[in-house]
Amino acid sequence: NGNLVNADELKRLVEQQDRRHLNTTSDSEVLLNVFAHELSVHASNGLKPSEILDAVEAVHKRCSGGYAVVVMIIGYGLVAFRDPHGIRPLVLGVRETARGVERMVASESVALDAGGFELERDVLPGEAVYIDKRGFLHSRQPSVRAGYTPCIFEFVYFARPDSIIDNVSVYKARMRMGEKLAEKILRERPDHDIDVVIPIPDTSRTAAMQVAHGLGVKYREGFIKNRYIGRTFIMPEQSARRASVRRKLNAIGLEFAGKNVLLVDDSIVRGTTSQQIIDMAREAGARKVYFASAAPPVRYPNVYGIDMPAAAELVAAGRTVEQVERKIGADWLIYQDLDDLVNAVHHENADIEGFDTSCFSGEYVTGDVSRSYLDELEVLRSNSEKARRDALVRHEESEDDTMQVASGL
Ligand code: PIN
Repeated sequence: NGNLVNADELKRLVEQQDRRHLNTTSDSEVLLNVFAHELSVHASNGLKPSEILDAVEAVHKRCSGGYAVVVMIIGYGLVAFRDPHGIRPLVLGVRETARGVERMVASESVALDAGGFELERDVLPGEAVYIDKRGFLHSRQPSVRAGYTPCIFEFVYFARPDSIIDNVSVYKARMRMGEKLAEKILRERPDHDIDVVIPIPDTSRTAAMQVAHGLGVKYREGFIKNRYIGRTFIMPEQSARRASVRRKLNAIGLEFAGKNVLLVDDSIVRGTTSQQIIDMAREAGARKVYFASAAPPVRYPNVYGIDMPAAAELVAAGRTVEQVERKIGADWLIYQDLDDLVNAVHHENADIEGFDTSCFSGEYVTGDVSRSYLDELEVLRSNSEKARRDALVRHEESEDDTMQVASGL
């Protein structure tokens, strides 16, 4: 899980120096080969636990970015590690069975709950963990700590609310986001005329509940989600995204008719969904449509594993809040302040030194994200490039079909 920001350079070294062959364009394959190479460099006769941990340490030195990794070494056990800044999440679970102690590694604690494991602890930034065949845990902390700055977007949107990441309950963090947002609304509009707070399902519900509570107005479910349709955020093509919002959400008219509604979402990324939802609220009879985002404006690309669109497609990139307000068609738009977001999440874990807040602040914690890297990313993530890649895949697939027909498969 994640993204290596020095994948191109590593790819070159893996092929030319380590003399390994790469079959795909995936940075996971690059990391796998770096690890495999380091294992062979550090191994003596067989593989000792300390040698496996040495290999992980070497991977941390060579790979830069946000990553959480689980590797199976056949015949030995499971290796798990997380980037030196702890950007991507990774947790350890444990359960006692008749066979003895069993361990599990997952990105989010909800996966442990489902498997009957208890959350033991987080894998720490830069730590190397090796669980041998008997379930015994070997681990090593990094000699120099790079920092403890998890990705704040996990708490905003990605993680499940019932997860506990870095000792912070995602649910409680989202509740505090709502509380802080309500305080800001009251500061900016002490005489607001909001009749009802309506969440845009699902992620924003937890924050919206507390916004309503803080404002002392009703919280109502005004949009119902079609549960058979997936998340729109990652759909590559704009037209597919546009069509699916109406298929995905439907308004309950009576919650809108004649009312001033405050719609709450976890974040505004492209702004296309927000725009359509505001239209839907008006069509359902709302008098005024206000919009609140539980996260600050997303203005910069994410380079640590969250597949965000190119900066040019982020509605808040290069726009003021008033300009975004006009663009999405809201009567009033309010965003969470970054300090409030950070405090809402930080609250429960003093060990966290800060967060990767790059998509809001443009500051990248690994310190090596260059202008040229961002420019390349911009091209790769642009809609036109995505459309070109989709067309290529479709073309290859149809060629495969032709070959299968030709060979009688
Ligand atoms: C969607 C959560 N959330 C909704 C993801 C839409 C941005 N979008 C990010 C808002 S869900 S847009 O609750 O998990 O279904 O700004 O790109 O239009």
